[in-house]
Amino acid sequence: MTKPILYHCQGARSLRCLWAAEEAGFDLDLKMLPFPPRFFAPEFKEINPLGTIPAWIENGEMMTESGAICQRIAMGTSLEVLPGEPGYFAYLNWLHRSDATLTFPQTIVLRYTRLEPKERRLPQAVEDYKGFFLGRAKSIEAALADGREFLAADRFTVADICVAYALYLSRTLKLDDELGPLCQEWLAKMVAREGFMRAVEREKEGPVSGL
Ligand SMILES: N[C@@H](CCC(=O)N[C@@H](CS)C(=O)NCC(=O)O)C(=O)O
Repeated sequence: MTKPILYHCQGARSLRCLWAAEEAGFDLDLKMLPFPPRFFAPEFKEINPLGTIPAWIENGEMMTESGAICQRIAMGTSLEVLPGEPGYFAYLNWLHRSDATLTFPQTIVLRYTRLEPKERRLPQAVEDYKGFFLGRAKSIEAALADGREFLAADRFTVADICVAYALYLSRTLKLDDELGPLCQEWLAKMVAREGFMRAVEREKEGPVSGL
């Protein structure tokens, strides 16, 4: 059986999937692309018509949501929480919150501080969405209170990976200084994991041409 393929750009949301694969010992075929593929690898749209990464191809089926791909990678490992286990609903909620609620506002900040040409930058949008992100990140601070080390089921799961990526992105955007102390401490522990460090080493393999 052929290995699943992960299309990834350095530092992007697809890092969640690469990190999850490293933690799970999941063998995949990594294809690095330049960012954004829409401009620098337009042929990628023939694979993923959305033009977004990650894209994950397995047995002829494609997935394009980083949280869903992490959920798939976790299957059958301690990184997943099963229905019926305590913490299952928190697990599902954090998995979805990680992108929809915690990453999304940061992408507005990223776009209007760095990606758009100077004349299209929008300081008001940056300020507003930075505020959204920092307000929403308080939910992580609350979840880590009372000495809790993980977000769900009292163990390290892909929910931690997905949420920690959102905080890792906040470092890139220099928003992390304004996070609460528990978030900062937790992020430092998450990125010190060997699985994370292997993933960031591996993503330096790209970018590649030829899909
Ligand atoms: N909800 C999706 C979002 C995917 C997404 O928007 N990816 C960004 C990268 S961080 C992308 O490919 N942006 C490039 C573009 O839209 O051209 C996920 O969690 O994977």
